[in-house]
Amino acid sequence: MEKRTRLILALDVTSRAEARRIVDASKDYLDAIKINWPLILAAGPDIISELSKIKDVVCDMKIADIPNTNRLICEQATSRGASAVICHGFVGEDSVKACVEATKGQVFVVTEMSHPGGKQFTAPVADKLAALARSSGARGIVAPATRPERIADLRKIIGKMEIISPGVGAQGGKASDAIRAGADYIIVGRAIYQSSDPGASAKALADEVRTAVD
Ligand code: O7M
Repeated sequence: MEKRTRLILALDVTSRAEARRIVDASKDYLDAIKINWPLILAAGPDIISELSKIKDVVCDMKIADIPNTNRLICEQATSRGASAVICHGFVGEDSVKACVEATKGQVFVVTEMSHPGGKQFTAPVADKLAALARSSGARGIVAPATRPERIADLRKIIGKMEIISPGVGAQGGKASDAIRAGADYIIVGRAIYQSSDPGASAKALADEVRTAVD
């Protein structure tokens, strides 16, 4: 995955044509595209291969099962061209390690989630989830742009591992705050794909990120 604009598009649209329209408009400002269930279910899993020819694809199925099932899901994603997957850590170390083994380490583990409900169950165990990501050999963690101070806290636990951070725009977080707090990449969905000009919105976010990095 490039580290140029530090912008990952969360492509939560529900048709292949809409997905292509948004990607064509914004691809110059993206380092990767994150695909979640809405698009995979609407367009079929071959959308992973199709988009991976344009940009690195992170498959966000928030994998959360026993190790064998996790492995099977990861193999399906990577065989279609996914560069990385996202899994949950609350299922335990063996389940996370199964993802790490199946993807040769290309795993991001969810820690504290960005929405208000993320405070209920994920926040109290987020430090442990980050430590688990580290001990399991994952590539990085997912941490909330809605609470930049938590990005900074979690950074202390994971050292140089990567942080990808959702919650910018529609959920109220700011791109520059997340980057300054220590995120490597921001993940943005609605602020780009619901925009009347997705290319201009992606460019504005990439510009904001650059000011925070400089
Ligand atoms: O910018 P949005 O709010 O339209 O979209 C945010 C995306 O990030 C969307 O695809 C969510 O599923 C995802 N996300 C969160 O919003 N919060 C989290 O805590 C975690 C994720 C995520 O990407 O997990 C991997």
